[in-house]
Amino acid sequence: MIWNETKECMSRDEMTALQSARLVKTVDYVYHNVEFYRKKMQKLGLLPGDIKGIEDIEKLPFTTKDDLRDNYPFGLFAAPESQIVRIHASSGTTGKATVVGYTRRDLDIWAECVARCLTMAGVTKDDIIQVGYGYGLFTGGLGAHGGAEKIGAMVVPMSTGNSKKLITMMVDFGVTAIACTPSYLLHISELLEQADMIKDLRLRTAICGAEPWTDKMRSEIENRLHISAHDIYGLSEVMGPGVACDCAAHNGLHVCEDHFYPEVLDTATLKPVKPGATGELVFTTITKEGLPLIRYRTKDLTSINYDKCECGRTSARISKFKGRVDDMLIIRGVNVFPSQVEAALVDIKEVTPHYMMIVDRVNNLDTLEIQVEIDERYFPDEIKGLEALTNKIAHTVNQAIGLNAKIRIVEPQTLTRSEGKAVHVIDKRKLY
Ligand code: DLL
Repeated sequence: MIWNETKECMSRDEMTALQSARLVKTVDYVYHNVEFYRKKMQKLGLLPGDIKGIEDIEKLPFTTKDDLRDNYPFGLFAAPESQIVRIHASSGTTGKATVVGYTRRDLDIWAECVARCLTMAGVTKDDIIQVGYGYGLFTGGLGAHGGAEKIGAMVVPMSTGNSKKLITMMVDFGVTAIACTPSYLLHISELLEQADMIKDLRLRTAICGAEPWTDKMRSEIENRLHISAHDIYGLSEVMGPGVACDCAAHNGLHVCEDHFYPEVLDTATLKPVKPGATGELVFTTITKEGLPLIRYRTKDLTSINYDKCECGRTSARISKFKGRVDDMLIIRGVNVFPSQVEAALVDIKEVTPHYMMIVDRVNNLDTLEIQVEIDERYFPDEIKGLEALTNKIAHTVNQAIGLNAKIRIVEPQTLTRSEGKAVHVIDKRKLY
């Protein structure tokens, strides 16, 4: 499964054999080059020779974001600094950033993986692609860029921050593909509609990721822009964008599992769940040189499916993300995922995908307010209409999360738009 699809897809047995060989090599490599892993394995009485294949992966210890922070900045690098040719860092909201390093070969493999994903979204060397992910320490911009160049497409490195220029160039250059966050693409589509420029577009496909989004949101993007929109997943620690992407079948995201071995584990027992069941996604990188990771806990919730896809690819697929282990809010004892609220809101035709959840604590009781932006076409004229709509939204949200939320309807275009990852939750309780 390489990006230009000239090679036959591997059978499951061939894939397992390849993953086993690569895991054995990786374990030996980290044991001899990273003190952190050597010590962790020694603590468990493990030697590299004890790992004979993928079937032994459960013997290995987990790695977490905290481990990266504790070894800031380069403590988990396995290659000498002289061989590291690129650094990225993930935007940590607390404490120090998580720093990741790539060798020349890591960058080549990254570009290969992103190229596969873009190919799944129908991008070819004849496309003109705007990259609207941020360039810089964030992996989105340069990651998508490398894959698009590998394909030979014409790359327009927009980054974020100038939406007006982006839409002008989109029309003037005849841009056919765009890579950016789904919320930003919705914002772009609003701008294009306001400027009556949709009719002038040559856009065919979008590669959106870096934040959770629903199938409903995908349909909205597709219908407004008359394109197909694809879901690309990745995380800085593992590589960046390009770890997985969905094909034209939109039935799960194909994992580049010849480079990143996926496990989906029960969040309580940390044992594998059955295919199709939800659990935490854990990755072991099996070809990385700069920053190999053993059983890295992504905190992302998904399920896995090993059936052959109708597109013909045989790689394992993960489902659209169901939230993160750590973005789960506990409000009045009830577990709430923002993605649940979003899914409920997109079912209401009057509501736009722009919303904000504000969690607070008053008199020792948790409160949840959801500010919801209403589509201009449906904004009620009188109080009665507003009340009816508020009640309808409150009821739908209650059905979805099992909690009463105070719904506050806000005027169209009032909630802050994001050019990067959308922020949907303000948890004021954290300040107490
Ligand atoms: O967001 C890498 C990326 C860039 C992916 C561009 C796709 C496109 P981080 O900043 O390290 O890396 O954030 C990683 O973002 O663990 C998920 O929780 C979330 N995430 C990324 N892609 C998706 C997606 C980049 N398609 C974290 N759906 C991950 C849902 C996603 N969540």
